[in-house]
Amino acid sequence: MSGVTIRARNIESDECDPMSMTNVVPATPRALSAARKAVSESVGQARRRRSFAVISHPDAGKSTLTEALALHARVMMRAGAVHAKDGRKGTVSDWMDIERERGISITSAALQFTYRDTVINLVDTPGHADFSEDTYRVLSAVDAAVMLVDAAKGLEVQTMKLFEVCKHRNIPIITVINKWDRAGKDVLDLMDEIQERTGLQPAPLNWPVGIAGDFRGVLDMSTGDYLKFTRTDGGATVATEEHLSAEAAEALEGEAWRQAVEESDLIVATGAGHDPEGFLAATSTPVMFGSAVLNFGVRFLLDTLVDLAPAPTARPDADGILREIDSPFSAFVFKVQAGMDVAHRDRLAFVRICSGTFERGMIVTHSGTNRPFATKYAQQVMGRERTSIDRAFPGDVVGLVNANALRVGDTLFVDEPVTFPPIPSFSPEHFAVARAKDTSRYKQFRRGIEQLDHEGVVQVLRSDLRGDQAPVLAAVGPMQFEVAEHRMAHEFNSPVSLDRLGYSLARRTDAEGRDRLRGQRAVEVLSRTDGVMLAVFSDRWRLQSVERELDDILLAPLVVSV
Ligand SMILES: Nc1nc2c(ncn2[C@@H]2O[C@H](COP(=O)(O)OP(=O)(O)OP(=O)(O)O)[C@@H](O)[C@H]2O)c(=O)[nH]1
Ligand SMILES: [Mg+2]
Repeated sequence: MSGVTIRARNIESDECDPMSMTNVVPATPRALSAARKAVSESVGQARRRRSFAVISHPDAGKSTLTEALALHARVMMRAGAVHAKDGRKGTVSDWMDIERERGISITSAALQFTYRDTVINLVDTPGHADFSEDTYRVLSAVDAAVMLVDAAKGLEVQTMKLFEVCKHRNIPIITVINKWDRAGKDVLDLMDEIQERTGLQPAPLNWPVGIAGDFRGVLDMSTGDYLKFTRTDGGATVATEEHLSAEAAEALEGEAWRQAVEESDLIVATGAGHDPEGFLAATSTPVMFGSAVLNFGVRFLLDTLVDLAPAPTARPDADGILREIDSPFSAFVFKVQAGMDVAHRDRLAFVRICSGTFERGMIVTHSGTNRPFATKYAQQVMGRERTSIDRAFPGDVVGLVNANALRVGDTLFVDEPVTFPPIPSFSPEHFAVARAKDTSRYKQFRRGIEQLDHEGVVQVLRSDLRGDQAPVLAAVGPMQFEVAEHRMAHEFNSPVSLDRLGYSLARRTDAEGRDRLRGQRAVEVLSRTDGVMLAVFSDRWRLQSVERELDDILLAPLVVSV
């Protein structure tokens, strides 16, 4: 990876669709032997990969940490503009206009860099609950999560929800207590809070020297040494770090050091040492302290990822059968994103590679349709910046350009067919009818709505009654509507008006349910693009009374409620 200054060199114009249909080439002995070589290579390459998501409640510092990690890995020469006066407006992962305007992450962003000969695939996720579906999709594509906790706020509701998703999926979690440079909670209280509220055993790898707001450095629990941090100018360059012995630390920091030793001894006495098996089984979480904005503790985290986080392993397919790392190439789409490059109006499908070796230009099969695709334009993505990649391995996140036929959850493979489990959609709780403000721009309107649907920015529902001109947008949180509105106006040149509907919950139904629900008050049946029919209700009481009245129709809860 040569840095973020390289701009999308290999993006071609709109006209060519690089994922076009091609003929499948029969395997020759030479091709088979090459394939075997690639297979053994994929195992070695997978071992040197770590793929993780940074997750937390809003504003905990995920995008800042993402930037700092990449900076430490020397992807960026200088993060100067990033943490300047106006805060995170320039973080590489917050690349959308609307993200920069508001200073929040709306969509997840992938980055790849090399550290200590390990290839790190990092996905920064949005913290706001309204975008949790995006975060959920990302969690299906990574092997570990770095969970940020704000030193002053502790575990917030959204943090708890994400913890539960990770636990449910058995995703190992590394906890970073961030913002230790600012006044915050007591360190032992924070440990208790993690344990009591998540059920995970916190296993501190380092311990802060100095209370929150007086961050001097950390005690490295594995060596007992002191890592003293030195504040640099605005945190814009890699923070300098001094390595001192315990004696030197005591002489320098006095009481603050002694307190850190005492507290950390206390924690160790309770049996809270690092537990590799517990970590991988998501029952224990390594904890460390840092300040993303000042680059404190960032190197420590990178080393922890390399040393402790799991490398990619075999993944279960939809039937629960493991797809081994050294099987032929397979991957699944966990995110679709358009509008990353306004000049090219292209659309990227982000895939997570699960097995084998990916070679740019290789012909893969789309498991839903069994159609062959040529992956001519594959890219490594750094926020908005991209470079073309030729090869990639299990654990890597690759962006396939103009993969127009690909949807979230789709599987790609070569040789041995496989289908990975679908990524469930959340149950929507907010509904609004969208109409083009300028009806002469209906084509743009339709294209925009379709795109937002493919990306999962909102779910798009239709009914014969309402017609195509007035689709219903469905969302987990109302901010999704704002994003849809903004993108319709700025990206697709078709400003929309949104009229909120008085529904607040959805159930899956079928054709019979649709027919029998017709005429019911405060109930409507709408179809999702994937064919699923949703019965939407004004509230829980209305649903209950319909259930009592029509007790034999299908009204199934939608999957995933975390
Ligand atoms: N004092 C202090 N401020 C920090 C630290 N890390 C991040 N911040 C600030 O906290 C604010 C939020 O940072 P972001 O990185 O955008 O937070 P986020 O978690 O990505 O937010 P969302 O993606 O919107 O959920 C910014 O103003 C950062 O400069 C830290 O370690 N110390
Ligand atoms: Mg962010």
